[in-house]
Amino acid sequence: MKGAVIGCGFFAQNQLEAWRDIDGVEIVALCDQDAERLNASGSAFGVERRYTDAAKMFDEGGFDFVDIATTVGSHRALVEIAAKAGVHIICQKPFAENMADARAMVNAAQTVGKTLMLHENFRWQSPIQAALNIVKSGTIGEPFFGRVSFRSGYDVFSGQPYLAEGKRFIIEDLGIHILDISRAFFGDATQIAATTRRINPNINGEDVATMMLTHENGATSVVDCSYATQRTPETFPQSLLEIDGTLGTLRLDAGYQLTVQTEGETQTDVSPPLLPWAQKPWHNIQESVLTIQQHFVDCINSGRQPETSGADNLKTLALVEAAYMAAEQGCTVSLADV
Ligand code: NAD
Ligand code: 89Y
Repeated sequence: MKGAVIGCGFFAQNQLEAWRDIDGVEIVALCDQDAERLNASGSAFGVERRYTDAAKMFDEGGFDFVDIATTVGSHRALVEIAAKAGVHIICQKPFAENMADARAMVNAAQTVGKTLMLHENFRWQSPIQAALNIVKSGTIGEPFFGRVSFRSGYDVFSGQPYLAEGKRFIIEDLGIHILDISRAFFGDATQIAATTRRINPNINGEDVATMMLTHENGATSVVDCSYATQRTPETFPQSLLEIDGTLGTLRLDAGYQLTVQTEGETQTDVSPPLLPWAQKPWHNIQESVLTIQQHFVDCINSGRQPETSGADNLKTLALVEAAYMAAEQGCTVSLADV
């Protein structure tokens, strides 16, 4: 399978590393508007075909899929051009700047019968997968309450300066993952309430968000996110879990400690592996990049839809939109209205 990557910035380095680890995949072309970044990645990963114009790269073709690792403003145009070129597509989160763009992107891929997967990797982190497997096995019974929590004081702005500039920050950038984890455990939501705060005076968007979701199956989940939490141990980038089920409880605590209580209690260390190209504390995210990209390849090869397909991710993006509406209006928002 031959692929092309658009966007050779901060996070794409992980995606390029992961592609190198996947059997049967070769990245044959790279694109970035910034020639310096393009050439740095081209040299580091030994990719000769390099483009500063995505349209030109698609015109010349010669690849089966494209991995779009740019920031959100370019996603719709790039997905549409990729669909026109008839290739399978991975697109980074956040999917789009609004629901209309995201729906158009799903339609574009469906029209040409190509796979569109969102690079929604947090649910693929191995500690989260370990917890999901236990909940799906029925060990703690029917889950009726959950808390998915991401609280940190880690400086994400030095690596990703654009995060300080947007009117929106934590829900759109990070909360989107945590909302998606909640969907993975409890299924789709019917309504959401939310509050937001900006604590850091040097950024434009909100850096604290607390959201409460009602799920179709009757479960309630609290999704809380903060980049203004100075604490020890610093848990970046861990998503912590507390899940109450009819037969017991599950907790994923700081340091990747997974505790399951039913009649007895078991505690397991579910720390993610440190891949040869990974660096702590990012290794948790980096491993999930490899896992989700392998999932994309497996889905293409077997004709399945990826778990976080474009169509699926419309529901995660709708939660983001609804959370901003709920926080702004001080009310509960029904997902049917988004
Ligand atoms: P970045 O700004 O460092 O890199 C983006 C690159 O895309 C830049 O080099 C830019 O020149 C290039 N680019 C933009 N538009 C282009 C276009 N039309 N054609 C060609 N090149 C174009 O950004 P980043 O920090 O690498 O983030 C990229 C995306 O990855 C963001 O959407 C971000 O939210 C996401 N991200 C995801 C995770 C995750 O765990 N899934 C983690 C970090 C970032
Ligand atoms: O951009 C974000 C993401 O997707 O994961 C963590 C991050 O890099 C900073 O919040």
